[in-house]
Amino acid sequence: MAEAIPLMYGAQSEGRRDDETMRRFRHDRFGQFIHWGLYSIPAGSWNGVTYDYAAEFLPQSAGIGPARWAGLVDDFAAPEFDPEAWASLAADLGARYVTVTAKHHDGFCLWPSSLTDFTVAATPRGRDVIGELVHAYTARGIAVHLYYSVLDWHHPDWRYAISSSQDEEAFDRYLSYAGEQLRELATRYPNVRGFWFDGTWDESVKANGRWSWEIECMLKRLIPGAIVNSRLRADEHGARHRDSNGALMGDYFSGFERRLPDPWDRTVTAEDWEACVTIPQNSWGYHAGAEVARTHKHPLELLEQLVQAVSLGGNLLLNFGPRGDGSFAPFEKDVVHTLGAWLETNGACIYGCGPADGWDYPGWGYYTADAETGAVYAVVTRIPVSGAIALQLPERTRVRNATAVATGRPVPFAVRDDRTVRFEVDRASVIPLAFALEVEQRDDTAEQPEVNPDLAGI
Ligand code: JFZ
Repeated sequence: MAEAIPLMYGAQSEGRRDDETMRRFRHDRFGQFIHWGLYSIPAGSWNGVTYDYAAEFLPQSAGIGPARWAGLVDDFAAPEFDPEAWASLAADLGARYVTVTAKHHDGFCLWPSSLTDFTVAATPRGRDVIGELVHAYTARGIAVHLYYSVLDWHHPDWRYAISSSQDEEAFDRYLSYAGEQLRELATRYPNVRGFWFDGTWDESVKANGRWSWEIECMLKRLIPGAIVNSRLRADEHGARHRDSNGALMGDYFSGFERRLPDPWDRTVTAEDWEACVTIPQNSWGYHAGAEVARTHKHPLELLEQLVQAVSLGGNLLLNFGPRGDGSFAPFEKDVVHTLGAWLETNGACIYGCGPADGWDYPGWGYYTADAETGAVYAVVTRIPVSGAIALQLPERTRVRNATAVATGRPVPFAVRDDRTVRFEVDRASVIPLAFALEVEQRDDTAEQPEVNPDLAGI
């Protein structure tokens, strides 16, 4: 093995965190991402032209300078914004935590920061959106994480790269500004559980690994147990997410952005991770364009993504982009109802679950397992045309009992051979269809299971 490179600003801890806060985060599995800001008002169009790229990138797509963009502050009245309604929607969705954009790339702050005037306090809505949301979600038992973009198109000292000593001085000023804002957030909202960093890919940030190390320390000092995503971090050699020795920086890997690891890829189960996904192909902020609407995923596809993430030991952070007026679009409410209704009766195979060791990826869906109870869940997302679901058991195990998660009713199955059991599924079933399996070890000296290849007669 290669010698470890001595690092001052690499990973701050080894292996998985196992404290209460982190265990809870892992157990939660499903979070709601919220992208809301000035970009939610134009929603992808400017001066009558629609730009199909992500709505929050409109200043870039339409070439709108920071001063003109800041004019949107006067339009941020958000008459429909109701923090309690947002929290109740998140609860209906079945999300156990929420990550809210406190500041996105445009630099606009949803809390009344004392470090800039470019905040919600300057809008007709006024007040403190972040504070109100933290209060409302926390009251419902939904943990809050704050998204903070280090990239900032508004701040005059932000730099993409450092090519002169003036750049360096400016960027140092910017980093202290961002550091003070983060101190402000952690001090004003001590109930938040974590921070989700973004906009950290530019050369300027990569050259400041020490800053990211100090920010992680500061946040964890101010909020003991605070959870920080790997995207914050760089080490002194500019390595991101993982340090120059390959150790994960931050508390979980957050590099899966609008993608998931392959369902058979067990290597990802070695770390905690979270994938963030969008309903449209590519827009995090609300986009009103027809082309973008054409790309909306079906709620069942998103539900499958959640099951897939859990089967691989990850969390899913599903994005919602409320409209400028503070309301949620109908297509997002559909997603809430479909996922929420399913989780209401099938949550046992999601919350507190992770990969099922020894159970290989089956084509018809995913396996998850509850680490505490040992229950294995077979979650069928594609019912084969034959209606027959074959389960390949790990060696020296046997299925004692199977029940439908949604109803708790026993489900008959046939023992095909030593390693295979088979379910016959009604092709009209509501999917995903989840079975809870009671699995036991069998020692090889014991009798082989009784083979009963037919379901008939059970
Ligand atoms: C970023 C933002 O630019 C975007 O607006 C949104 O907030 C999203 C959650 O994060 O977009 C990214 C971030 C990371 C990658 C790509 C786009 N990445 O790791 O490939």
